[in-house]
Amino acid sequence: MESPGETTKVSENILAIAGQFNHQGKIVQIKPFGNGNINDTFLVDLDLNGQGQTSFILQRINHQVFKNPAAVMGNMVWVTTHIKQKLQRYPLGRPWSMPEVILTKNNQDHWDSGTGQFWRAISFIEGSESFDILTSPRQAQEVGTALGIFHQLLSDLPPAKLVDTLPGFHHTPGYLQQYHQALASSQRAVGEFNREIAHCRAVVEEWTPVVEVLEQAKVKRLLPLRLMHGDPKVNNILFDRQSGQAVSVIDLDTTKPGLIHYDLGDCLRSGCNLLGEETENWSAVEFDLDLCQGILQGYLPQCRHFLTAADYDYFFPAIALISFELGLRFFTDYLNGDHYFKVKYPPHNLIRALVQFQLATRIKSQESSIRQMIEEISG
Ligand code: ADP
Ligand code: GN1
Ligand code: MG
Repeated sequence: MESPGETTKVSENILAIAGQFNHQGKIVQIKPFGNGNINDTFLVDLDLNGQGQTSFILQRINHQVFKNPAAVMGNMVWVTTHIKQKLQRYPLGRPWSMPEVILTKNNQDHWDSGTGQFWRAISFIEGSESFDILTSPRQAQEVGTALGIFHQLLSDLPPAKLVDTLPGFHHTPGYLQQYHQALASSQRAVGEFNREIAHCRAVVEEWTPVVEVLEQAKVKRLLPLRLMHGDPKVNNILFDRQSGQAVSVIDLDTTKPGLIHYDLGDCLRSGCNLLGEETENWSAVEFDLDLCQGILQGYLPQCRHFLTAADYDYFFPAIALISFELGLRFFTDYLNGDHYFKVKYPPHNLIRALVQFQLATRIKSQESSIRQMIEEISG
């Protein structure tokens, strides 16, 4: 969550950047916010001329990752407008919010610094909080429900409306190729963490035969392309502080045509790891079946009307594969010298990889229980 200790690191010109946007009131405070691995996120607090306070979110879009920030914003406007209009026509019967894009004073959906930095402002979902680790089956059920609502709300937006903002994202065979390239040229392939690296390499060898499973199902048209979120890990789901209900799914940068299987898998891998993906105690990582049941009980009933028999068959492989895939991405980034994910200490990405590989192994070892759960809840 927010890290007040880091407030002093905010550069002085952040105030000028926040001032580029068409916000209400007077800026009283700007502080780093959230635990995202990609963008730089700030919470900007505003005083409404003595009539109370409000806030907005200011973000620097990571343009090393998203090469076309304008397309990211175009997608965000499409998705948020579509959902807003749909909710007006068909109210959900429970509170739901989407962040709104706040335009610049020149009516642009992002601000280009002219020096290679791209910033956006979005409304803060008032009274909300996000969690890096889930602690109860009720929270888990809310997470599953939120993902189901998100999929349902986007199910009638033609996928082709959205631009692919991150080509290759969730293409596991492509990540495997990148891994082999990194391994061949890395300064870090041998050295201080030899044992951990050898362990990761062995895991990659073991999982190599299954990396094609979802892509093949896509190519064979067993699974349709739908709009997926791409990154619905638990801290991208906002909860209302008072009611404990999930009220929004945020971080829409990777929403594009794809397999919703990756989304359910990502939700489960991030939601059912009680130690969280940032733990250093990687060998103790488990996949919690009670939380898994909660997420599935929230998700599957929301989407029952559009899921096919093949969809159900591929949920288990997706849960296992997405954990392996993320481990592979962290490991490759470690080998490459940490260019993609933000790191807080030198072997951070290596430890993160070990966590995800352990999780993938634990998921695989509980295959029959997880498959049975999917069958029972959907049946
Ligand atoms: P990243 O791509 O770096 O993960 P996010 O868009 O997920 O960036 O934002 C990082 C964190 O900031 C989120 O996990 C959430 O805690 C918080 N956050 C982002 N947008 C909002 C919003 N509109 N309202 C409330 N909190 C938000
Ligand atoms: C990144 O941006 P954030 O922190 O929500 C990453 C996801 C990973 C996640 C792992 C665009 O998500 O794919 O699953 O880290 N997002 C991108 O924590 O690569
Ligand atoms: Mg995020």
